[in-house]
Amino acid sequence: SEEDLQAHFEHTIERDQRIEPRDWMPDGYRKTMIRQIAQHAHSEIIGMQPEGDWITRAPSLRRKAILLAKVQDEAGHGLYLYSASTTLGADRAELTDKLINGRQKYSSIFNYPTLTFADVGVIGWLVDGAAICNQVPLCRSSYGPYARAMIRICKEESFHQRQGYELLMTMMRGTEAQREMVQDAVNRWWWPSLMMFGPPDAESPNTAQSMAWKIKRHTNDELRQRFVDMSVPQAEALGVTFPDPDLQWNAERGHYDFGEIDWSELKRVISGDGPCNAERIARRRKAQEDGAWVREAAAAHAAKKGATA
Ligand code: FAQ
Repeated sequence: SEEDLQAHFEHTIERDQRIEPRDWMPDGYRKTMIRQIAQHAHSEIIGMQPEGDWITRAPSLRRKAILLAKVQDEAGHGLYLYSASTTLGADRAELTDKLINGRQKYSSIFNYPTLTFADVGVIGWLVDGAAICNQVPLCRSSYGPYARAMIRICKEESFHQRQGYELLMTMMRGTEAQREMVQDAVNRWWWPSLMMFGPPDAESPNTAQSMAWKIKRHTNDELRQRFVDMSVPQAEALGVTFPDPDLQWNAERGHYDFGEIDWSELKRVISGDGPCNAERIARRRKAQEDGAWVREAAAAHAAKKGATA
């Protein structure tokens, strides 16, 4: 009966075991999982654009090869995640349609421009750093296909993060102008990186239920604090500062205190009004339209093969 199924589901969650695609799950769980996985997949795909803008302008063949590989990894992450969403009954074409029609979200962070090559390094260091901080606990998320996808994704993200940090170290050993470029990029990306973790706990409508279902293992504010704590010594080692006069060690809490985040900015960017939202979606829409003939040809080929098999 429905009650037995519900009890079995709850027992599975309680014992820290995984929910698998064929298992019964409450509609709300399925909906939440599809929402989070789709948003995550869209972020990876839209996230190819800010760095992708620098592939043709990378300063050396080595940097270009590294950047190409990183952006390709992001495409791969998007694809595993769309696959994970289909195990819940989602339709990938429909998810893409919702993205390009503004009916599904992607991470706010990808709506900011990449003005100099230092931004490529800072995205690796801070944006991938924040992504890892958020995603390592998701390797223990209760939905099996999502948790397993996270393991591989996190390994690749760690490599991306080191890549960004190494790029910045190199620039910091360069000229004064290069050091200024790095500091300027850090100034522009620091606050948006903190916003990646989502609204504060008191204003996060999904956290309580997602924690109860063990989809999320920590709250938005817990992960944001963890990220601040790990980033400060990295900034010191690099020789840059964060644009926050309130940032300081609090011995009593055993954490860094930091200034108030401009939540109105996050709201604006999420609702479509960030610096690059229109540009990002227009580009994604064009790629989808330009690729239509490939999808049609592949479907026609598959139908033909199916007919003769
Ligand atoms: N941007 O109730 P909550 C990457 C939405 S990393 C946009 O707290 P939740 C790697 C939220 O969806 C980036 N929307 O929601 C990479 C919800 O929407 P609703 C992607 C945001 O889900 C690096 C509403 O606000 N990572 O791509 C944001 O419990 C470099 C209320 O929020 C993931 O997606 C935001 N920052 O917690 C690629 C990780 N924050 O209900 C390329 C998986 C919140 O209206 C280059 N996701 N919202 O539909 C998660 O861990 C969670 O979904 C959170 C939000 C923590 C993002």
